[in-house]
Amino acid sequence: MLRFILLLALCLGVAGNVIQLSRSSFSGEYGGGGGKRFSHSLNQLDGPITAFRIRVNWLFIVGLQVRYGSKWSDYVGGSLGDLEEIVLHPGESIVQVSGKYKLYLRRLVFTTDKGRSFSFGKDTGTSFNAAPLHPRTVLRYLSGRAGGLVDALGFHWDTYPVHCLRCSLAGPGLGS
Ligand code: MMA
Repeated sequence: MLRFILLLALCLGVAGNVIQLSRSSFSGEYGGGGGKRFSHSLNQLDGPITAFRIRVNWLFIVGLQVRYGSKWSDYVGGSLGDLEEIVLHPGESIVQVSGKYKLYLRRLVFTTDKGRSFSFGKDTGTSFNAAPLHPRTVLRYLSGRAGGLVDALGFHWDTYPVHCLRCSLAGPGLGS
């Protein structure tokens, strides 16, 4: 019986495109081809994104660091300019990122599901607008290229982590 139900479900899925298990999507990569590739794919196991540090100078997004649960990622980028920090409210998530780039990243605007937005950098260059493909999914991690500056960024969207095995219990915004 179970086999029959599974087979039926599979057929319906293939025929009618009914079953969509994947909730993840990707936007990008926005920016230039310089710098060295980095990815926070493992950091997402530390929990949801809870804070950002963005370094900006008068022209560029110079560097960045992202907190997953209570653990900061490695810093990528250079050391010029000012480091700015934003901390999300418990349970708050990024649901849109827009910005500008030329050869390097120049502007970033993060929008949250609580209606807040945070902008960094200068308003010049080619525009991009990144948002998740699937409803009720949020920004889970970043990847991109960086050297003396942040050359490019890509945005990985998925469901908010409910069960978080590697998350610290004392971590902010985790609920349990
Ligand atoms: C370095 C090097 C380049 C990169 C820039 C900006 C100064 O050069 O890594 O490949 O494009 O930094 O990040």
